[in-house]
Amino acid sequence: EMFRRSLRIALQEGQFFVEYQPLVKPPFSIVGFEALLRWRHPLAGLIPPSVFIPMAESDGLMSEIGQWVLEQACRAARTWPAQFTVAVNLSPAEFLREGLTDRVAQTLDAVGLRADRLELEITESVLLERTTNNLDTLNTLNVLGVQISLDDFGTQYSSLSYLKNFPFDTIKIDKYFIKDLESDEKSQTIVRFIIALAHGLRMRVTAEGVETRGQANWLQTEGCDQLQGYLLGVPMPAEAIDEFLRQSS
Ligand code: G
Ligand code: G
Ligand code: MN
Ligand code: NA
Repeated sequence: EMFRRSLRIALQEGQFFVEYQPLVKPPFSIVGFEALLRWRHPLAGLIPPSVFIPMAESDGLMSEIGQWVLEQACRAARTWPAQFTVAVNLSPAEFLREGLTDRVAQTLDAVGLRADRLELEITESVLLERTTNNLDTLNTLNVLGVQISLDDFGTQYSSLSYLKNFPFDTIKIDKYFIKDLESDEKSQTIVRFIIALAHGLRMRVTAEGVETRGQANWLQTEGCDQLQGYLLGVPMPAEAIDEFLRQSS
């Protein structure tokens, strides 16, 4: 409850920051970064997004914070080599709020970032509500040229009708299916199935939570398009990216 009252102050006083985690085309080509929001509270230290994002949502602050993240991420991407994309997570409240597509278009315009360098990540839970408007929103973003990823695939409702009806560019396989990929045949079967499903629908597929060489090799062999995880790079502050790119080239 102490945190809840602090959220608005945190935004005003610059306690939020954004880290960026590399997205890699196997074996080692960096293709972009995912923006991950962090909150460093002056007394409590780092507070995980799983704790403060639900609070910000219920307090109606998340779309303001989300707009700040979007601007930060687009500005950061503007300084990277032109082929790199930036992925930004959208929580349900942000996605469902009126005027999202205008805000995204305005932000890209103000920052001067090409639309196809921005990827927006949404989870299936976003799509449970207001279905016809959701389709309009996704189609408008698609027409703008922004890419859309379906995040945490396989862990929520996983209704395949979403894949039939919505214009996703990428499916992100949740790390739950990656963690024991090397020993668990069921995980292997599920991951193979998601890769084939994505490719059959002409979508790209990204594996999250890749921590070992064995997982990366297996995923590369099976045709997974992109990898994300501690093996390829941990989330890092914007200032660390130059050095990271120097070391990995
Ligand atoms: O980073 P991990 O870094 O612990 O992130 C935990 C969860 O918080 C993830 O599910 C991620 O999607 C979510 N998250 C991280 N950053 C953001 C953000 O900027 N906006 C939203 N809506 N969710 C985020
Ligand atoms: O948006 P999403 O829920 O996918 O957020 C990704 C989450 O996964 C973030 O919390 C990020 O810090 C975390 N993460 C990134 N790479 C790894 C990894 O290799 N292993 C684990 N366990 N978590 C990871
Ligand atoms: Mn994500
Ligand atoms: Na994710």
